[in-house]
Amino acid sequence: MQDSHYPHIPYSQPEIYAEEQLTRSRDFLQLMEQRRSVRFFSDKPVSKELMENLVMTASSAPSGAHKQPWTFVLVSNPDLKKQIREAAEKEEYESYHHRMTEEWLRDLAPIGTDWHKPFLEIAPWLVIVFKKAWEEVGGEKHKNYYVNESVGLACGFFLAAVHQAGLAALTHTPSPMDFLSRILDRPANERPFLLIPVGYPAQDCTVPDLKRKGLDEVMVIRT
Ligand code: IYR
Repeated sequence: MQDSHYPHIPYSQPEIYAEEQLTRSRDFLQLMEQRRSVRFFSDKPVSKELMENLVMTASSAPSGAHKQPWTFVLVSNPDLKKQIREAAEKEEYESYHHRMTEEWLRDLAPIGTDWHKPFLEIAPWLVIVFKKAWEEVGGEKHKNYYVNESVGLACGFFLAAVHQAGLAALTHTPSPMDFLSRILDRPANERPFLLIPVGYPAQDCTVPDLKRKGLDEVMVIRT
C-alpha cells in the first residue's frame, strides 16, 4: 500500500538548441514513418537480452497512479507457439466465417488478412501483453486505474523500441483471446491485451502499399 508521498527529486532534460530539436524531431519522424506492421517473419533468432531491453522500454511508459498494470509474457518455446497458433487459428476461423460483419470484412479486404496465422510459429518471439485490472499486495486487492490507456501506451513504447532496434512486429488481436491465459497459465487478475510477434521481416516480406493520413486530416490547431 502506497500510503506516503514519493520524495521529489530534481528533474531536468539536457538542453537541446532549437535547431537541433527540429532536426531530431524530423529524424525521429522519418524513423517512425518507416515502421510497418509485418505479417511475414524470418525465423532468425533474436536474443533474450535484446527482448528484455524492449520490455523495459515499454515498461517506462506512464501509467495510472504509476501502477504499471502490465505483464509481458515472452514466448520462444516451439511447443507453446504451436499451441498458441492452433488456438488462435481456431478462433480466427470462426471470426472470419461467422463473427465479423460484412463491413468489417470489406474494410480488411485491402489488407489481405485471413484466418491463417503461420507467423505465430515462425517469428522467434511471441510477446503476449496482459493487463492487470487489480493486484494483490499483502493479501489485499488493490485496484489499478486507466488500465487500457496505460497498457496501450506501454504497447506503443514497445512497438517504437522494436522498430528502433531494426526489428519488426505485428499487433495481433485474435478474438476472443482468453485461450492465452490458459495456455500461458496466467493468474486471475491478468487478461490478455495484445499478442505481438517480434522478429526480422522475411527476406521476401511485402506490406500493403497503404498511405497515412496527412497532417491536415489528423490535426486541428487553435491559436
Ligand atoms: N483479428 C483478425 C482480424 C483483424 C482485424 C483488424 I481491425 C485488423 O486491422 C487486422 C485483422 C486478424 O488478426 O486477422
